[in-house]
Amino acid sequence: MIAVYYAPTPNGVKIPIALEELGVPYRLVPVNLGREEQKRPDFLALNPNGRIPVIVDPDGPGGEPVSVFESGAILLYLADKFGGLMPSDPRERIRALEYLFFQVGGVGPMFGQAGWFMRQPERITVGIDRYQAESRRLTAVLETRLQEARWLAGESFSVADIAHFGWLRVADYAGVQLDHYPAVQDWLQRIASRPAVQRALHPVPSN
Ligand SMILES: N[C@@H](CCC(=O)N[C@@H](CS)C(=O)NCC(=O)O)C(=O)O
Repeated sequence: MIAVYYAPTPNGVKIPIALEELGVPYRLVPVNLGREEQKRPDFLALNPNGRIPVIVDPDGPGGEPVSVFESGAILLYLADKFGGLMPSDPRERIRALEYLFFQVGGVGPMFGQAGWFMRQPERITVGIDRYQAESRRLTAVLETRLQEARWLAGESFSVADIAHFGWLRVADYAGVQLDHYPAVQDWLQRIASRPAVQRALHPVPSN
């Protein structure tokens, strides 16, 4: 069974959501970030960057185990292996890739930095202003896209939606008020109400 090294964070939740959507069994391996378990040698052997999420698939290429880090890489690995969450239409596939990379290269880092600066004991206004403004600008890009399309790729729910959902559902962490982005709010609601997403966000303890 695929092991998901996990904490219930914006990047962490992406992976159980994808696995639930794909109908693939998995087990969560909790990683206590507060205790810095992600910096321990056994974890760094899986991800030298010392961050969750990571998966270990016992049935990787050639039937041998493989580990994968970086949430975007994990989502694409799962979509490829299990044949879902990427549109079959070639143009929609391009949109899915665009918005997936837009998330991991833009929304994730900017929201993360905005939230970090907002919570420092010393108020560093230039940092807060810069990263909040950028987070809002990126959210406006999503708003424009979601006013013209049901899902980020177009008509198909995809890895791009899952990637963005992790961060947009906690947008206030970055000082982004979603009242100004109604299409993003509707899209969040549509994702949150999917049964697979609810299973992933509210895992039933195994014992
Ligand atoms: N680009 C990475 C970001 C991963 C990341 O920032 N993970 C956070 C949790 S959301 C983490 O592990 N933080 C702990 C740390 O930085 O030590 C990805 O998309 O997987």
